Amino acid sequence: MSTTWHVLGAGSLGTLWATRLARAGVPVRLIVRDEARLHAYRAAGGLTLVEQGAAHTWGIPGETAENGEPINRLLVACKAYDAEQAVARLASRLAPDAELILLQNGLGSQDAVAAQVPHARCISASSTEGAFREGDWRVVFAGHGYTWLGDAGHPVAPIWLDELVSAGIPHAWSIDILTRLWRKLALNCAINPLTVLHDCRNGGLQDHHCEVATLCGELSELLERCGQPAAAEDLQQEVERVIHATAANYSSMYQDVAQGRRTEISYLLGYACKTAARHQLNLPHLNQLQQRLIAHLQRLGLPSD
Ligand code: NAD
Ligand code: KPL
Repeated sequence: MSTTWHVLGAGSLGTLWATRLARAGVPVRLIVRDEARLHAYRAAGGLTLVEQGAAHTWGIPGETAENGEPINRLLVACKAYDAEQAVARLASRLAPDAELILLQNGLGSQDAVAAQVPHARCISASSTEGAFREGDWRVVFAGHGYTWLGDAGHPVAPIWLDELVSAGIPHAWSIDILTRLWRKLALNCAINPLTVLHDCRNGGLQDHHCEVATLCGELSELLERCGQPAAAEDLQQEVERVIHATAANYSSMYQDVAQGRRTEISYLLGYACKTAARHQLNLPHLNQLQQRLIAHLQRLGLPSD
């Protein structure tokens, strides 16, 4: 009997993972916020994934954090700013050899979660898959991509990667997951805030080439200083490639702001600026970008942390 995957968070990525695992016959349980959400979830009859226009619903069993059953494998699929508290609520249910898979973008939340559960193995993920919520319990698979998984403290791959193969979740085990997370963070810092401030699609940044280049220079300096030279390699070239390849898309931060949702700024630009300060590295353009973004979010009445 294979180990049950508990999926924490019935949002875009949580649904994308839960439904594909369930489709492959892997045991999955969904953890929702509270009894009211559980009631609503049960009334909906399951999670729906819309793929290439076709919708399928999977009657994955749901529960709240208060269900006392032990958890052996937990996929943490909430936003970076919710992860620490959400996991803390489950800490007493974790089996002694529990594993957590952390899907959060950016950096900072992974360490905060690990500190809550010192005995568990925490595996970080960096994903280029794309999904969005079309309604409650209904998610659209919007962009095929890839997920890298890794554990900075323990390079051996877990046995359950086979289940991801059966589930059709494209992935690879990465022995340099921190480098991948830093690289993605740098890309997101160079692109996402500017798309918000210039109110444009990713491709609109082609008109702000100098601003992007200056930020890439400072981000590269930061990556070098904090021991991530591989993440700094040809950063500007990669940022320009992504801007070109995703020219028609709105960045995730742009979409959050446009829909009045809290952004993950503290785990992206905020984390970069905090790390630079800790290394006594002066990065004026990056700091100024953070101040401009915070002021913009405050003007819109959105949280700036
Ligand atoms: P989302 O907002 O769609 O889903 C998060 C879900 O977690 C929500 O349903 C929320 O109610 C739930 N949640 C929060 N706290 C909870 C708690 N205590 N108990 C139970 N549920 C709780 O977010 P998302 O888009 O799936 O993003 C998750 C993470 O994955 C983010 O860090 C994001 O940056 C990253 N990511 C997302 C995508 C994507 O395409 N959506 C792609 C790559 C990375
Ligand atoms: O990951 C992204 C996002 O929008 O969050 C890209 C497309 C790389 C832009 O930074």
